[in-house]
Amino acid sequence: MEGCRKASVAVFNHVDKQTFLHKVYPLRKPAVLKGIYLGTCTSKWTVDYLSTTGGNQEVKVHVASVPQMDFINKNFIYRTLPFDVFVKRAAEATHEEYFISEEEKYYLRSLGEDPRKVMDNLLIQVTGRKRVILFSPQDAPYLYLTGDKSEILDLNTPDLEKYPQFAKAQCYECQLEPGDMLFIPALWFHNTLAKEFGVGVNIFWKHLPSHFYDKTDTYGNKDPTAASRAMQILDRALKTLEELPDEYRDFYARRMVLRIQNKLYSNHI
Ligand SMILES: O=C(O)CCC(=O)C(=O)O
Repeated sequence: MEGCRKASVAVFNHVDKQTFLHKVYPLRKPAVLKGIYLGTCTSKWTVDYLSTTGGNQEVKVHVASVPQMDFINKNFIYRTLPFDVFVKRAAEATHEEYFISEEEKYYLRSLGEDPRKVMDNLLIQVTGRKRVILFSPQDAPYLYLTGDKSEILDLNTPDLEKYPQFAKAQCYECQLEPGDMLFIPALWFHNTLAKEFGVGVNIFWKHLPSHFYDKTDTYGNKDPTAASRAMQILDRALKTLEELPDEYRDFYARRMVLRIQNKLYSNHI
């Protein structure tokens, strides 16, 4: 990874629940938790075990010709496979049967399709290794967002001519080994790269009082209701500015940006 300012993710060994709740969680920063006993799954969930005991229920998987799946331009397709076939295919480097290419990559995400998150997240890496790079929500201005997703996919060699502001972002990198857990606080951007076939279990939970959330949000991936309302009002304000001639629209848009910036800065001090 290059181009951004490096930062490391804190590592905590053998933390118990109380230590996590009182020492790690309140920091609101990503943290790798090592040495927590997860039961027998870390050794048991092999490709053979999953494909023989996991059944053949049909699952809808992401299939892409490259490991970096692009959730803005959608460089992947969805295909349905029986679970056991999916597991075997995902674990092999070259496929005899395939949809796009012999070396296509597979990803099964069994909870909703929208990777946006407003909840706290514990990524439990049961098997396989994974590189994770995280960015603070405060670095959003440097990440070239479309909605809540960054356009910068190739974090190994980001195109700094196209994305010069990325140099100001702080990249928190960690390598997850089987059995590790990664605490990802709500709103933190994260990019994961599986080094090989593996299984991760994510636990999401709401960390704000329940009135902040949309009651109809089954998957828990909507923005807090006040945030959605504010975004809708902003969309309306932008639409209203379109009624003005260019010069005026530009002037008032800049004043609006300044008002938002002043508000943010005053809250930070
Ligand atoms: O599948 C992964 O590697 C990451 C999943 C995750 O953290 C998420 O969906 O927010």
